[in-house]
Amino acid sequence: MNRHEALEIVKKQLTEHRYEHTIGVMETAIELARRYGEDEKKAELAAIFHDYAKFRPKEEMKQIILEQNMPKDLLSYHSELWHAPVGAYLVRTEVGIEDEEILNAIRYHTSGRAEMTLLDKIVYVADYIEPGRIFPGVDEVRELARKDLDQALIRALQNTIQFLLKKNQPIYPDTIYTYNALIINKK
Ligand code: DGI
Ligand code: FE
Ligand code: FE
Ligand code: FE
Repeated sequence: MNRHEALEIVKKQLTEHRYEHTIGVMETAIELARRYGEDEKKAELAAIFHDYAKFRPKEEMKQIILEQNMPKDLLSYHSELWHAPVGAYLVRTEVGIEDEEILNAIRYHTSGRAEMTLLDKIVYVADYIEPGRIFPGVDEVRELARKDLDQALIRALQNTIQFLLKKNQPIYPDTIYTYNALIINKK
């Protein structure tokens, strides 16, 4: 599937704002793939489809999580987390993408996971730093991403965890596992 076909498909699923975010993630993911030696076409497709399920009704997402035996604990946490695993499922069943590396990058783009692949990291960081993002701390992560992808990821996770703590929100275990794995493996 080429970029044009993929964008045509995803555009129908998204608002204009979210489509522009998706273009930003795509461009950023391709840059990161070039810098860190990942397959640029995989990074492009994973980025294009990463938010495919963002606007599905909560009830539909909940049903898919239960029927497809996804981790049930997701349902106890913020519904913002659901579109990532549900997106991976729908991108396979509705769009026909079977590449597990791409599907995993979509599946883990919000929570992260303990053993992130290079492609997972690229999509996670691209989602965080694409040019349309304006939250506090994003420029620092942009800078870090030029030199050290893991450092960028660590800072993005720290910011996200802090943001959730301040709002009295629970933190999904995978997010903590992702952070711990990166800190422990840091040389
Ligand atoms: O879909 P996007 O808005 O582009 O970005 P995303 O898929 O990374 O969603 C991030 C949002 O999810 C962020 O505003 C915080 C929220 N969130 C809620 N609970 C958790 C969480 N993010 C993480 N990483 N872990 C959580 O437990
Ligand atoms: Fe997302
Ligand atoms: Fe994210
Ligand atoms: Fe996104």
